Amino acid sequence: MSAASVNVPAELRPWTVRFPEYAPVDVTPPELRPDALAEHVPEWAEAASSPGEISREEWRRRLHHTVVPFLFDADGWPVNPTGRTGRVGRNLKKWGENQAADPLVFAGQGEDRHVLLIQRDDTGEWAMPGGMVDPGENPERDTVARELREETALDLSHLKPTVLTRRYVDDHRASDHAWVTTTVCVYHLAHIPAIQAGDDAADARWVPAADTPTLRDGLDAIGGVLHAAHSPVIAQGMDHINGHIPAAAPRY
Ligand code: RP5
Repeated sequence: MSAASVNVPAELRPWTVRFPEYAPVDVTPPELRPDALAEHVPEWAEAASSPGEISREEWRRRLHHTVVPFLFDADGWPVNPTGRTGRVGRNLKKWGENQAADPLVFAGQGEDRHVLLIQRDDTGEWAMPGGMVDPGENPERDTVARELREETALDLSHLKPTVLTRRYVDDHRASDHAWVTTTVCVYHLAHIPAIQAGDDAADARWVPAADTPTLRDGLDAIGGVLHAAHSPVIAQGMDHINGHIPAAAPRY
């Protein structure tokens, strides 16, 4: 995995702004390059070695189910809805939008409130225990419960969470032609249940989360860094369970 990218000034990010000198870095890892791709299909990646190999009909189908709508460039390639990233190629399963789902689990009340975080085994950052939506899954009904079980051994499949938001994730793997969106679902438990880190996570913990400073102190205490893209969502989740802002309405 390469984290390299060229810096794109904010005013040059929009696709509508001309930027003839733009020279993005290709972040495609060796296993997703055309000569090796077939070995990793379908588990790791979809078979197309460029977005141009995907039919218009298939793009239409995907747009119909998209979380964040996106446009196409003059070659018919999907372009990142947040603009130029400084990266091209693919370091994700699919071209275009890759849908994830993230359970945001709080337990306890007031000063005793905690949030469930895992330590990612790729970046070492602490994050919500989410993952990619598998084919045929409903993110808020199936994916969040499955990811929770796999990453923390916590089974909340008997509960219906609240959909907090559906949004773009500023994921380190994103490029101009492949990116991540997520559906974030909130659970609030009365008591703190036992958890255990699964194979996909380096660690799993209940971190104090009475408010944002408490969460920061809790992470400092374990020498942890919060996944930057998840930080505003966790703050939004705290506001939501404090009764300050409404969540998005569930789709099912
Ligand atoms: C983040 O990466 C998403 O918000 C989600 O937490 C996660 C999905 O990727 P994997 O953990 O499946 O690699 O962007």
